[in-house]
Amino acid sequence: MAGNRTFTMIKPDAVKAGHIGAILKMINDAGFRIVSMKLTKLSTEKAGEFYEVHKERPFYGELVEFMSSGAIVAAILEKDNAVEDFRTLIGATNPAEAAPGTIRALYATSIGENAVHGADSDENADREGNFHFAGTEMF
Ligand code: 3AN
Repeated sequence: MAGNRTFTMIKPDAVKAGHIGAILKMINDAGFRIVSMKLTKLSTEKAGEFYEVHKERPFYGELVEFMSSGAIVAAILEKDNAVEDFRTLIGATNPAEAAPGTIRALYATSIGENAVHGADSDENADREGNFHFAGTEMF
């Protein structure tokens, strides 16, 4: 349903550092319900496709390389006002600017390796969720 779902990825830096459990607990404690979830790895082609909107940005190559460098956790989450509330939970893109107690303040190491992705609109949440999951994988 539009408005109450978002899409997230726990990025390779946070997976490698062993933060999956801690991040999922924060997501759970913030009241999100898990609709879909998997541990997976993006090929460079898939990562390039996922981040196509950033193609013209100077960090695109670096972003695609990083996002395909290791396992990620992909998930669709449900809660009232999901997109906005999840962006609040994760904090600013740059961890130096992320509010204290947010996922990025706690676990991100740099603007590029920033622990988690959160969709920035209902439309993108839908597109990104469908990119990773089939309808039969949504509960
Ligand atoms: P957000 O993930 O907070 O929506 P966007 O959409 O501006 O941020 O950027 C998408 C992703 O691109 C970020 N999560 C981050 O990994 C990467 N990124 C953004 N800005 C930079 C940058 N200046 N240098 C390297 N990577 C960046």
